[in-house]
Amino acid sequence: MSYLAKTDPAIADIIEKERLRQTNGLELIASENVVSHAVLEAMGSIMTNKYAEGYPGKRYYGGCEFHDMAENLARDRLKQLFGAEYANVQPHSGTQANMAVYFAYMKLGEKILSMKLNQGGHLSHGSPVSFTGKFYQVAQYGVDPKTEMLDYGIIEEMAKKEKPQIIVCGASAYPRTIDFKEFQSIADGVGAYCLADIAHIAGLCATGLHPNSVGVVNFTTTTTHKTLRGPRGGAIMCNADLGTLIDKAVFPGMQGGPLMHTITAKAVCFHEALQPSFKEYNKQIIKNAKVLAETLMENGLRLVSGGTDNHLMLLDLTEQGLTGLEAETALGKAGITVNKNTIPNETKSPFVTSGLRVGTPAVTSRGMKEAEMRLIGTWIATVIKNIQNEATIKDVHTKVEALSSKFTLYPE
Ligand code: DSN
Repeated sequence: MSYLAKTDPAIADIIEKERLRQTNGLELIASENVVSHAVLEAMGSIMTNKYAEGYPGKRYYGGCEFHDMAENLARDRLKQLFGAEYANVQPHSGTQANMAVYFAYMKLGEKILSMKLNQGGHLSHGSPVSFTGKFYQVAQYGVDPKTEMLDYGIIEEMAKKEKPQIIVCGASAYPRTIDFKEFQSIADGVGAYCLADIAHIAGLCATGLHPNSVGVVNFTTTTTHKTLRGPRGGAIMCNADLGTLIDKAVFPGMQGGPLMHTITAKAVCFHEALQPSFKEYNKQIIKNAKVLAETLMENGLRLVSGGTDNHLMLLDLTEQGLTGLEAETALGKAGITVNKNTIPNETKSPFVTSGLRVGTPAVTSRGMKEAEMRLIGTWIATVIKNIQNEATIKDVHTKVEALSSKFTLYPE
């Protein structure tokens, strides 16, 4: 950061403060991670200097020969990682990946069937405040009120009644395995397309630790920065015959110049994800989540659906009489970053909530294992049970900093 410090000390100072926050604290936001040095270098490289509208071999600008090579590598590696026939690595985000599928395969005013936002879905799956809720009709399923898991029988009944054009599965806050075969079968039964948004679990799907949606459902979208541990961005996969319309929907349909430095970093991420160590990393994410979940429950906290199959868990704070906002704030003071989250049967607004979402990808990237998860679970419970006690929260903060100092964010 030596150039930045000279040119723009204000921004250099902000970045240094953020580096210290990430270094000294515990990142438990389920959708965040810590990218490698190699991904950071690719993102911060001269690949940002170029316009490359179009696709490899068919660009609207000269001088794209090396950008073609980078984008081809990104596409080929992503296809290899998931066993996909077609991949598009240009979407700037997961929402834009979803948008491209809707724009390519739905007319305005047609219907999406998807998971409710407050039961685990995502804004871009049909929320009234997103373009999806404005451009399309939306019908939504939730989880079974008792098991707090998906009930495929009810989803099938809804599909028959609602006759959607696209059925969306995949979630931002669902701790259980998703049966993609069942979703595609429901979609086939009503003549709909099936879109799996695997943004959260992409690393688990790529390594076979969660069933892979690619080759099973019609369209798979993902972000590249969650369990995949790459740069912030999106991607789309499907069978080859469905790809032409997707390419057109992404560019020129909804985006201009692709972010080539990010696409180059996506290529690096996919290369890293193809290494055997990436499977070991994702196995550890799941082991860590299981131990963290058990520790929280042993300490008297209730988890939605009684546990987790993946990288995240949802705490229900109703019995403690706390809101997610209060718990998020108190844990933040202790150096533990989480996010407030709605839970099934939520009674509070998304700014307040009755729950917390907790995930293990980022702490696992720092090398933490089961022993550290037991400590962290105990500390989370201690803060939640002593939310008014500043001394206790301070004591946990000291322990958090001591633990963090043993797990360097970026070892040399
Ligand atoms: N905002 C992301 C998350 O935190 O799950 C989803 O896009």
